[in-house]
Amino acid sequence: MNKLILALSAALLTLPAIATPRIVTSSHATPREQYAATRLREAVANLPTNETILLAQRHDALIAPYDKQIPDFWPNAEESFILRRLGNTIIVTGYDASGTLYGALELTNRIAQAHAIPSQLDYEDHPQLKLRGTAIGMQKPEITYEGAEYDYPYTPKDFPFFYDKAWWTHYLDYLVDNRYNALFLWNGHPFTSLLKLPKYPEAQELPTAQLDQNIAMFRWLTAEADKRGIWILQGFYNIHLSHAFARAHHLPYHLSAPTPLSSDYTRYCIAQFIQQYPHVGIFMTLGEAMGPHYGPQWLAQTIIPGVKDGLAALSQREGQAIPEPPIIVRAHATDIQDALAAAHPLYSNIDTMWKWNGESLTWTNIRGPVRSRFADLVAGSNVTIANIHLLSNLEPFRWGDPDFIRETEHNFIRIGIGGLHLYPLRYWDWPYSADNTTPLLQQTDRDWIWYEAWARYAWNPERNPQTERTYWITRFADRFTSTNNQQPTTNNQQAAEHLLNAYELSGICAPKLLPRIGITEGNREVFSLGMTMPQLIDAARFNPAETLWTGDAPAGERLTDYVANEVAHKPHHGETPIGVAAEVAASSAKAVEEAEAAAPGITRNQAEYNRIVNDTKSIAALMAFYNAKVQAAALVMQYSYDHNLTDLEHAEPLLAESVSHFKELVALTDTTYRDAAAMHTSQRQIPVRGGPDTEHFRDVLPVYEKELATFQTRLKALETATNPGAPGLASETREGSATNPSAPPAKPLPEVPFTLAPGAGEAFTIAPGQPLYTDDARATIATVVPELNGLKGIRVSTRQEIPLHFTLAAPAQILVGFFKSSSHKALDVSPATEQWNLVMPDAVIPSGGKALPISVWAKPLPAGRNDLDLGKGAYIVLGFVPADTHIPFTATNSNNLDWLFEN
Ligand code: GTR
Repeated sequence: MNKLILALSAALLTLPAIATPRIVTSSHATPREQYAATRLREAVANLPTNETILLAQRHDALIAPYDKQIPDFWPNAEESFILRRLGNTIIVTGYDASGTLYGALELTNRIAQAHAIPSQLDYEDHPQLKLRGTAIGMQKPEITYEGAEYDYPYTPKDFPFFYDKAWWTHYLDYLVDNRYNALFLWNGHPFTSLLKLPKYPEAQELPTAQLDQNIAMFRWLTAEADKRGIWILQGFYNIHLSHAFARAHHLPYHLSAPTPLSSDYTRYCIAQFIQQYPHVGIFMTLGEAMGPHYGPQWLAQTIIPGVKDGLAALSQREGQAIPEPPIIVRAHATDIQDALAAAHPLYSNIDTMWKWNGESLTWTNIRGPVRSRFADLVAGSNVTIANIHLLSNLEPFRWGDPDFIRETEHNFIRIGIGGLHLYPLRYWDWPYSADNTTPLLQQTDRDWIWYEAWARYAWNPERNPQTERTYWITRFADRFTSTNNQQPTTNNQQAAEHLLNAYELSGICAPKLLPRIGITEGNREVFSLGMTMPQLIDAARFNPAETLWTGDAPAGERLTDYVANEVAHKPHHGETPIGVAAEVAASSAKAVEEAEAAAPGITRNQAEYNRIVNDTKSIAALMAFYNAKVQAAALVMQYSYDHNLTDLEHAEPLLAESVSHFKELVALTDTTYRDAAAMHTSQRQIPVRGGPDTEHFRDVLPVYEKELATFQTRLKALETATNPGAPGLASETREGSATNPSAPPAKPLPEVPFTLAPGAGEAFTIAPGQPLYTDDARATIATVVPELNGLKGIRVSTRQEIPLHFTLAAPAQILVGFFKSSSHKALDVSPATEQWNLVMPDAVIPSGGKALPISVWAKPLPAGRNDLDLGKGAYIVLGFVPADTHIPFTATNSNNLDWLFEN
């Protein structure tokens, strides 16, 4: 036996070594090139050939002997690469380390396809978009940290993935394989999770051991990302403070206006960050907590000085001047043009970022004010990044229409946008999808087409649609039909084609329908949960911006325009809500047929295939719900013009049909989905307020059933009334509500006690006759809805300038009345930042008959010290109610049709 082994070993030793291609890197290869070489080595490990692959940047000595045979790159050809075969030598060379890496990965892919090194290689490629990044929320579905929005310290309990090196390695490989070169991490105040802040020891929020672990992880992560050409960027909101720091200094966690201390603290945090993590980028939201008008001051006097302090310290440490790294400023909730103007003389390397379609996906192109805003940003920044922000109209289903994405990114290029920032389809619950599976599905896997398509067209959107179709069919075939290297059958091929069709046909539905009937593109609305009749009928009333979101919509009508044109027998123009609803219902039904037709050819991933079919069915049920309900709404609206009961009678079966489609949707999702939207906070308002009992389709079904039952009762009452057709709608509406015996009389809302610090504002009890302002006794409250009558509020001057400071006994919603523009001498502010939710339209009528009604907006505030700084101008605080109070959406002074649907 031993002899035999010895003989075999001797034989093996004398065998000639099996040739594999030799990979040679530069003598001073960067970690990025070394990573590239590792990937390439894996790819060639089993190839029985003996080429030499030279892997280096274009001007490296390794490539010098081939200088004449290889073209040079043009100036600033970042990330470009060339692949060339010269006899037995393969050259993989990039303009820079990233280009070299992408060249190596391109070759790796080609080897994987051909199972050999291609015999011909003469290829150059370069990206179209400079920055191609994905986003991860270091944020959670609920507000869990002391009532403060967006603030979540980094801990293993909240973010287990952050501490999982294997998970990161897989994710970073996935990103680089798709040629993403940036990863954005979102958080309110990340500094105390990633830095020791010796100047402000009272700011430390995490136990030292935890902080040490975070720092080590972040260093590891950023180095691993850098190897793969991925730039990590850390985001923060302003002005958010360390909670420990805020408590120590008796300050709120979030400030709406700068103070010297908060400025010094933030400047210090940024300087420390730049010093500790010189290769990590920063991006920031100037506004939301801080008033938009403070953006320029904060950027110029706090953020940029912080960056410069950090750079100065770094330069000193390194013994050479460190160039200014790009900093990314979001255009969200701040006066961005003024902020850029203030920043430019101080700092040259500023990129900007803005939401492409708000917080939904709707158009491949943008128009109107959104377009001009982008044009301004493009003119005023180095790189303008389009933020594909929350996908509030797509959640929770699969989505991937490659053609839509290709066109979108093609438009980025035309507009001059240089970067893509891509949210996951389900942001707040990263890394999982909403599917109710064990184990939960990873979004990168479930939503592979989402990530691949955006990356592919960020690299190059100028591709032929026909060839692209073939490409995506192949990708579906890889995932669902490949059969261990056997030739695909016709069934396999067709299955892949059917699946792509299914994705495309269902993909256009929510993007097309939302702008025609939805209330907002923001995450206040979960489109997949449906809409109530009052919301469809009078969408403008529920919109936070008080104007309906049509900013970038192509020509077309909303329901109000549609019905007005119908009754006036005027022609319709562009897309109509009725037309689009019918179109998407048909398209989504066709998607189901396509998905089902794939069945015979599916040979892999059967469970995922079943889930795709279920998604197409769910989207079809949802679109059928909308199709029936939009028609019902149009009829009810028509009734408000002609007072013809037949309108309502025709609406009834359509409304009933919509409920039955919603029931189908519930049946399809009941066991297959955990919830509909990942954001669980009360910020969600449409169709119902967010909270633990309103997350799932099944939770909302009773709302629609009740709405139908109420409508049926009201319709009966109208039918049996002696004189049904005679009264005008407005009087009928009021009579209907007033005489409804089941409606409980409205009473004042519960209150959270507060103390107002002296210096600004005056506390008062809300009641008719009370002055609206501290400095104008003539302007008073004429009427006020009973829910507010008797509450304690705060009035300010007609030209208020300084913030209010107050302390709350418990977490609350602050109710603020915003004046609509009127001829009154007051200078009014508006709910410009997006944290405000409209809760009571027209709740207070001012005296004098001329002034417009005042609408009430709410936003959550934590217990303790708070401030309110709305900038220069008047407003009125109409109370503080407990955080969890349901505020009835009263509209006492509008002639609405709600009474037909609500008890
Ligand atoms: C708000 C949205 C938040 C967040 C924010 C932002 O409108 O409700 O979830 O996305 O915008 O853009 O930072």
